[in-house]
Amino acid sequence: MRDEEKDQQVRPGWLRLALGALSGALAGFTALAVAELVAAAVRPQSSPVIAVGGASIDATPAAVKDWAIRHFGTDDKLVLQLGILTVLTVLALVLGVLAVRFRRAGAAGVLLFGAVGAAAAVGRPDSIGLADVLPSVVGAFAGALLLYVLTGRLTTVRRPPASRHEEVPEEAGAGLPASAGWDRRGFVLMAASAAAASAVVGGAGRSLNASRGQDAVASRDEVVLPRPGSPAEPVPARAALRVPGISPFTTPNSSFYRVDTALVVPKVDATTWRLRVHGQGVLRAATYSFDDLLRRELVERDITLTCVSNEVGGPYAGNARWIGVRLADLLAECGVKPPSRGGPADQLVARSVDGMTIGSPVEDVMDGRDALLALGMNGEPLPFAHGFPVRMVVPGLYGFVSACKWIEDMELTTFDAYDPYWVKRGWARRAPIKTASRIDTPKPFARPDAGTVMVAGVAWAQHRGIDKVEVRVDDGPWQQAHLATEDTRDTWRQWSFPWRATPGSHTLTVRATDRTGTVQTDRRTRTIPDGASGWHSVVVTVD
Ligand SMILES: Nc1nc2c(c(=O)[nH]1)N[C@H]1C(S)=C(S)[C@@H](COP(=O)(O)O)O[C@H]1N2
Ligand SMILES: [Mo]
Repeated sequence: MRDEEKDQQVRPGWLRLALGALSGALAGFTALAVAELVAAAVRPQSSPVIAVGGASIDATPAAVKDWAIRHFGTDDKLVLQLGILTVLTVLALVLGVLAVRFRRAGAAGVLLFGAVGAAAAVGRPDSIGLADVLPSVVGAFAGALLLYVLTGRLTTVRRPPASRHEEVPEEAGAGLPASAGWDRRGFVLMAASAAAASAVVGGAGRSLNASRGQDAVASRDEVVLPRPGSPAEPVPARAALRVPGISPFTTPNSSFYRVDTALVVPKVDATTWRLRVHGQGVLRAATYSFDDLLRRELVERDITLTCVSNEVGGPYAGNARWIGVRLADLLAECGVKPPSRGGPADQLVARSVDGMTIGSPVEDVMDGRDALLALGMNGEPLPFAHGFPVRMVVPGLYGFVSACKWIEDMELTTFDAYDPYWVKRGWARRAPIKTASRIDTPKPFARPDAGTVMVAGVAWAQHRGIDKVEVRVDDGPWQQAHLATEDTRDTWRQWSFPWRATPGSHTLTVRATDRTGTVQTDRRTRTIPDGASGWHSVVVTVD
């Protein structure tokens, strides 16, 4: 055993253990800061926290993910990253304490975390290969080295060789000057400079990461959406009711719900973007550039998008005016035929730049509905968070089986041959949107005054259309609500019901009937596997 290690046989006092923990935290911080900077050079998605986060999203059981979306909404990703950082902090503190006695093991522990991060990064579906290990590996080496050196200061005994044989009681040594046990000054100096350096490195990494994608931003700024050859009819004036608290008929981009697995929003440069079409029954495989799409006849349509994770009464539905190219035409150009006309492929698998796969029935996409490769949303190029430069939108299908954002590849295949991302995780292969209705106002537990209270909301049954909405007060009869003018059968429809409210507690319930005559079922189901069903009700107390 080496002398240095013999000195460590003295049981470290609480102060040194605490400083060990601090060393661990500093090493962890340094590792992440360095990783952040390296990730800025490689790509933001290769940073260990993002990679491990992405891997945990993919590995999370559907039920838990659904729970997270429900409880944290669009903040689910922030919560996940904070969770990872919390776990890492605890582990770093533990490693630091360990390293006071076992320096090499501590450093090796940091390297092990680097290996986990590196493995997660290369394992991501959008990995660009070995370069993705760099942030984790370089960061871990920096962290391991720092931990080794720092804990070295905690164990170095600075005494003249003669006094080596006298055992200095550890408890005394901890509080005494460096000569009595360990290099206190050296430790403080080194810890402080490491903290400062990491802050600078981490800050630089952050701002470099933020400035990445400038080309993509510039390419989006340059997009001028041409006038659509097939414009949408203006939204009928009476499609939007003037009821305070009702969802606006057209959802502004800034408040449009966002559901995806991307911890870093992909920033795709439209000038280099390409879309490939290939697979079974594709007679002429093709690749399209953004300009190719812009030059085609553009169609403009109002389509309401809905997420399968939307609970009864939930917020994950939004209505926008999309501009894009008709997907069916493009597929037909490539020689694709729907199954009903003898085509061999019944599933269209869209793949995004971040490796998401989304499968839609070829039959639905080509049955004459306005299935789009959308380039514009509410009068502007798609926002990055909503899929710039191009995404799919298919009226009548939940987003997870139709609305691929940041799309770059379309493969014609069969449902038998391939399960896309969500299907692998327990969701349905086919998922038409269920007829639904929602009370927007009054809010749950509102306390309106007795008298006439406007009950209002939206109802949707995309591609079938809404025919009727009814409201029930407590256990009373169903009463027909007033329906706003229909925009199209692919959009939601507002409704209102003037309620003569009497004092006391009341339950308001809503149900819709679609244009096929089907009444929204009261049977409550979970969102998994193909969307929640049941009636939305709201309890209010009238004063
Ligand atoms: N690339 C990619 N596309 C995606 C997703 C995703 O996670 N990644 N989520 C899908 C789901 S589940 C829904 S509901 C819609 C949501 O689209 P939005 O975020 O623009 O509202 O996008 C779909 N497209
Ligand atoms: Mo979704």
